[in-house]
Amino acid sequence: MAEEKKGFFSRLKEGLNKTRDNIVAGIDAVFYGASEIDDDFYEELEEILIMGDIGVNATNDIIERMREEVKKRHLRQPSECKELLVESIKEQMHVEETAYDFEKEQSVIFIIGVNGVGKTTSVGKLAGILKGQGKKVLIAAADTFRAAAGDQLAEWAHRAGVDMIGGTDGADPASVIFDAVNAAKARNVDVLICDTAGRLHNKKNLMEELKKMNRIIDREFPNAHRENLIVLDGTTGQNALAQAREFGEAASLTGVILTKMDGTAKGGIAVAIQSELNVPVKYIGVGETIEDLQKFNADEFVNALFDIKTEETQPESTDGDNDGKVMPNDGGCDGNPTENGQIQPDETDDNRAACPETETENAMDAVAVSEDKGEYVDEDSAEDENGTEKPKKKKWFFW
Ligand SMILES: Nc1nc2c(ncn2[C@@H]2O[C@H](COP(=O)(O)OP(=O)(O)OP(=O)(O)O)[C@@H](O)[C@H]2O)c(=O)[nH]1
Ligand SMILES: [Mg+2]
Repeated sequence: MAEEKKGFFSRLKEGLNKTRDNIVAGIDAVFYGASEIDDDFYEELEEILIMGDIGVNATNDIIERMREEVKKRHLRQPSECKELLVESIKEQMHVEETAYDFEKEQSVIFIIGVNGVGKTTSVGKLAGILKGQGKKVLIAAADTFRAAAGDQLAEWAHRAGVDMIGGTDGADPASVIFDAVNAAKARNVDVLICDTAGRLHNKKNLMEELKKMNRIIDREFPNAHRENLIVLDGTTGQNALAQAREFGEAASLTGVILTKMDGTAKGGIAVAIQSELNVPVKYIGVGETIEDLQKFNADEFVNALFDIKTEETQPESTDGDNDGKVMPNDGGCDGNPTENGQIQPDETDDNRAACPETETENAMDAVAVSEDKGEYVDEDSAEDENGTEKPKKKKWFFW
């Protein structure tokens, strides 16, 4: 029998080992090494928090609050401040229940981010979670850029037991979105999750492409609850903040999926995101299997980070179909953002960050469909002499 997989909390705790070494060891040295609560104590603490990727805003808030509480509670011992720090970080990272209101309504989740951060994987995991809640889920494979992207998402769709709509390689991703949105409406789907191609946040034309997809969702499905979730790689550190700011210009962000929190030393970024961007971390990823994504829980995260003993928190159940096996690394462009926060993609002609394209045959033959789509007209396509737009030719497939 396969060894039972550890609970999410244990995996999170284990994943945060390096971050713990990076931040908590230093914090403890200040709390237990300082003889009194004076300016030096606050300065040392500030330095460690900033070095630990917690960010300037969050650090300032934490220190300010600590100064107030120390006065109010008449604390004398530096070690008494640790609890204040833990409380303060929990408060900073608290995610309101309303953050998941999309679960109660018909919604469209638009997943965006730079290359290799874990977008496709997160779409698959999220589809599994929502399907497990009994929802009718559809996913859109709007990454038509990378040859193997459709196959990769189709595997996830299969695993999560949900339908998928995609287009042929090289098709206008906005046209895939158009078709998927109309299919979602026609089929009365609860949640449509749209995967998109990874792109560099400083490439204007690619960010315009995102804006176009975003507009199409708004235009075609104005009544849907919208979620624009940026996927950020936890190993990236401060660069993740720059990515979020740029992507936020293209599609206003409603939340963050923070991935690869297993094994990064830069986990402090989770604290920075909320206070620097004012956007909540809604999901956290700690591995490559379908059950490795969970709603973000500030208490759980901070307890894991500071190794505060609690009862093991059990993960929410996902779809029973999911066996939690590691998905094959099916062409995901992994690891472009590196530990030093730099993104190092190669670039192709159209300035996309390049992923190694596998010349695999498309597992799903493109077939023309569909009874439930309207006609997509490319708003960017050239007009003919009569001023009539010429829609680009496309093919469609359903999973
Ligand atoms: N360890 C770990 N690996 C992850 C996590 N999430 C995703 N990955 C891995 O990261 C790699 C890239 O994931 P993808 O989902 O393909 O990333 P993507 O953002 O869709 O990539 P592009 O579409 O090429 O931009 C894969 O090998 C995933 O298995 C996570 O939480 N932890
Ligand atoms: Mg992808």
